[in-house]
Amino acid sequence: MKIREIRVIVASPGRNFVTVKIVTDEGVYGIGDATVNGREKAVVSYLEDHVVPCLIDRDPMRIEDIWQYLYRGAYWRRGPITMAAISGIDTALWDIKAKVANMPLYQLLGGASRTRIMAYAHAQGRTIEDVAEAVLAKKELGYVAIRAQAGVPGFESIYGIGSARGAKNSSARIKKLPREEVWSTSKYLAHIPKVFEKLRDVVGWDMHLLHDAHHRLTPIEAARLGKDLEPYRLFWLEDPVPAELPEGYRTIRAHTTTPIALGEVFNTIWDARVVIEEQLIDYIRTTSVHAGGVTGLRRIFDFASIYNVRSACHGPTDVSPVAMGANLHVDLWVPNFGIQEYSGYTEATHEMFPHAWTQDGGFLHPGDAIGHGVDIDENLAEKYPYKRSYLPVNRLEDGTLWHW
Ligand code: GCO
Ligand code: MG
Repeated sequence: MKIREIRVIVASPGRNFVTVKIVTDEGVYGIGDATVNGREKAVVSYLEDHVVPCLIDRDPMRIEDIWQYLYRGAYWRRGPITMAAISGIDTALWDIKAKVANMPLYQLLGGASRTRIMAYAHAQGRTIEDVAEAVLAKKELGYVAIRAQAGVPGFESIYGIGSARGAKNSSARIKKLPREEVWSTSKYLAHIPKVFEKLRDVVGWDMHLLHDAHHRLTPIEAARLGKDLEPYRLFWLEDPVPAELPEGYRTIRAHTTTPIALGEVFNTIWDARVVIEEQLIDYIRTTSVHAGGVTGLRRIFDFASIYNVRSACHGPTDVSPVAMGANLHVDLWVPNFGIQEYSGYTEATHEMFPHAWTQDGGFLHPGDAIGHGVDIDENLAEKYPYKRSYLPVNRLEDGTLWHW
């Protein structure tokens, strides 16, 4: 079997997605997600200009060799663009291999370790009452784990809440440039414990509550937040501190028993090494599209398993239904499974990516179709052309650029 053609499909059924389709000389094909939110075209060029020409006529069964060829062979290793390109190719190759084996991908990985996959939903609101209402609405849908994000009094727009009445610079939105938000760590730290106090009053204790700090704190601030949240027994506190300096997590760990989750911007096992090896985190949140496909994800989760760190694939709306499908196969197999993020998709996205994976209340399952079970409707994709779009940027009240 040989790789005959690789197509890179960019479409925007509500948001931009980059999808890789590998077609073999025997007609079997595979699909992979290669989306990097706000930098989509860079991955398209990396694939079309540099990767695709090297893979034509190669044997698609040699997944590991192709992974190593693209990782080691390029000399310029790692980074979100390179690794998303490798992820797209790798996931499509696993899809092909599982189709050829006539099995769902999770069988090829070693078979199911559980019957269903616990997912967490997002709930957010500007006021504490709004968040409580949003959490109850998700509970009604059957979720047993919910991430709660709240507005901070005095700020128009903040991470996870959107920009209800718009951020300051609405002209940026008209020109489709990054929106700018304003941030104050001290105001945030004073407010968030009140939010979770209220949520526990409202939902009780038989519900997993999660919170995402989106890399905005310093280690000692995160340690304080972790301590202040201890009475509310969070499932986790996510991304408290940027992880360029993983040693910072030692400070957090030394001060709080609130579980810590990290990894949505990690690309490789090397990014995750220190925090896993020193048991500084409880959940590793890498995802197939950004951490080297099924091959990369499996390697990271296996490594994490010997340090009591559990899996928690990143799964926001910018991780396409293709990567979601691949994640779910890994989730069903992985012995040290923790949880899967699921924040849903637009109807157009579901339609453009027909998928075998299913949702039942707060639980997901990859389905039993052969391969990873997700396809792309290329005719529909043509109807949704790429739209330039950016993640917001964040500034302190005095204008200093801060982490978003
Ligand atoms: C999450 C994330 C996302 C990211 C987004 C960036 O926990 O789901 O923080 O919301 O911000 O994926 O592209
Ligand atoms: Mg996050």
